[in-house]
Amino acid sequence: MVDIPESHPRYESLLTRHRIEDGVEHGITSQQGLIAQGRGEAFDYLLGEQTIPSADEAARVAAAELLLADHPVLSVNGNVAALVPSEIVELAEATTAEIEVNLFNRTDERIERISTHLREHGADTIKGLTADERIPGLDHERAKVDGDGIYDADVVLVPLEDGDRAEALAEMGKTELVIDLNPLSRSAETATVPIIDNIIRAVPNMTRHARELRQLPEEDVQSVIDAFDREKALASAEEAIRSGE
Ligand code: PTJ
Repeated sequence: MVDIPESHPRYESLLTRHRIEDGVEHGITSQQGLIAQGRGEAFDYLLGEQTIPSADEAARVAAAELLLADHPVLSVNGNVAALVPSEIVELAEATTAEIEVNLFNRTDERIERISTHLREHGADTIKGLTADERIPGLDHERAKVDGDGIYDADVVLVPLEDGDRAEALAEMGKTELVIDLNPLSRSAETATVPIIDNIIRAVPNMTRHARELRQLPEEDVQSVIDAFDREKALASAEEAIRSGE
């Protein structure tokens, strides 16, 4: 692993690359995950590698949705596990959500490795291996979910997804919280709450908001959700990317 000086102007971005490389080396992240990271980086560069105000608002709304859910679940793939393992565990704790591993390039070995990695970062129970239910309308490996996990959830966080599972989960009537740097991706467009931000910033932001919101009465948390305009959030991210401001 190369030592990156913290003074380097693109320190965060280089550190992120190393986490993904490391993930591939340890059988956590798929090789396609490297390509996905590259796509994300291009958008992040155009966003100025910062959380724009509309993305921070969306992170707050997503935190509110998790807090008011009956059964919230955070879906984790190989990129998420490599980039934000302890941050996902902290978000699960702050919102009493469950964590389920769900993979596009699914093998039991990768699920085991990701579960072990998350346990090493503080997680207790990890779902995803039972896979006794299927998301209707999907014919690839991502359809495989736990009956008492994603299948039963009312609110699901689906970061760095391809669009068709996002659409299938929406068809099941679930509230979908999506983290994706591309505001034009199908998952962002399908989401109840699209958070157009890098996952390395979005997940800690959600946890910070959740810790603050859980002190408030339920009606106040609900009003955060009611005031959200998803179309406006998507348009403002697209505008920031196109204008570079
Ligand atoms: O671990 P697996 O087997 O489940 O595979 C996961 C990947 C990520 C390979 C798979 O889901 C995939 O191919 O995803 P896509 O279709 O490339 O989509 C990934 C989306 O996430 C793209 O729209 C990227 O812009 C976005 N993205 C990539 N890195 C980040 C990101 N969004 C937020 N933060 C990032 N760091």
